[in-house]
Amino acid sequence: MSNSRWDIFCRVVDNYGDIGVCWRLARQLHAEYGFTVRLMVDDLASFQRIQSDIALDQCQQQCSGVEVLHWREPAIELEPSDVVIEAFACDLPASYIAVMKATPGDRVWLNLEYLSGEDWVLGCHGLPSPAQGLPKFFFFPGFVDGTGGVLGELVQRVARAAWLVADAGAYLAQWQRPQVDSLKISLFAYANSGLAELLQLWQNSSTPVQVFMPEGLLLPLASAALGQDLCVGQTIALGSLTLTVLPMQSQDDYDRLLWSCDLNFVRGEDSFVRAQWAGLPMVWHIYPQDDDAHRVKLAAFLTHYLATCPREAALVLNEFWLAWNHAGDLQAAWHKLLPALPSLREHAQGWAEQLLRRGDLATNLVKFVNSKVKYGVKF
Ligand code: TRH
Repeated sequence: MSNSRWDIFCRVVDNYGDIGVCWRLARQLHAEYGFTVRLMVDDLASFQRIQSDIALDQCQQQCSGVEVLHWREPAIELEPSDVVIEAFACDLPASYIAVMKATPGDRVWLNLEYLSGEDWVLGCHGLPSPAQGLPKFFFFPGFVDGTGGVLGELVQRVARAAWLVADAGAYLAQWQRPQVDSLKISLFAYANSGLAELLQLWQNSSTPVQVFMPEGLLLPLASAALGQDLCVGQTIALGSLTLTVLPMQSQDDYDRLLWSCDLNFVRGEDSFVRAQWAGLPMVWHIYPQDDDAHRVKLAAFLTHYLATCPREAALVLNEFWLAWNHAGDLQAAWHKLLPALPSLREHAQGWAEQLLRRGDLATNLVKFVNSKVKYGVKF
């Protein structure tokens, strides 16, 4: 298995999560398992935002041991690998499928799905979903046994465990010198109408609040709320609030930011998982869906996450998350959240240990593929 070849196909629908997940998986499969991995991605510009050494003008390049191919139409002719991962139902090129059909073997084709804590995931994970006359399987990430787990690399777990308060201080000092007794917050979210209210609360806070806000969708809202055109690299101090606008970091550096703060606001899928591995209190801005389906998904995750949390802290976190997702009184919820942070921190550490016990997604994926090859999935 160690010399097996894996292909991952990724279409960027929006933002950075599609490529974020695929890139993390590709790197891990190569680094931890020694597989030969090719990543086909249709949007190199988005990729470059989270991995600055990606060249925009190269249709084929090596990065961190992974071969990165720019996926354009018509797609270049490729010999399919042993394992084929179609991320988020992105539809493989017809020419690639034709070659899969023409070259039977022990190949395994999977659709890597979006992460959800909903119960139905358990019934769908691992199911066959034949396509175009070929066997294909659903692989669902998740938070409970019987799902694929969540992405988490060994190298980052080791680095996280060794990360000291002094490392965090030095890391944050690149942008703002950490103040003793300040509350340090990383702030990554979709455009959120609650931002102005939070910034106001932090300006009036009785303790200093240091905010590290990656550039992006919040920047125009923060500029409007603070009455200044903020730009990347700028730090602004207003009352108890000091806010710095950060440039996009590499994924590994973004992890370090999360490990260095007291409270992490995250969004989507991948940053949400990284905040869980950080083992620190977090606030999730879930990807909004038109039919409000995200509300069910939010509630499902909270049910898992808070099951083992002390009751008072659980209620407070639940209330704040709903308020940040436009369903509650943000100001009242913030005042309750602050004193609950020590208890939520302890809980978050326990949750990260629980994730680890369930096994990370790449490890579960490799086991799944092995089981299919062993039992002879033939084309
Ligand atoms: O960017 P996101 O909103 O991405 C996605 C997409 O919108 C996708 O279509 C949707 O289905 C999915 O969310 C649920 O949020 P996410 O998933 O957190 O991805 C952000 C990625 O960017 C993640 O890999 C972390 C990375 N990142 C960096 O590498 N550096 C940074 O400085 C920051 C802020 C993020």
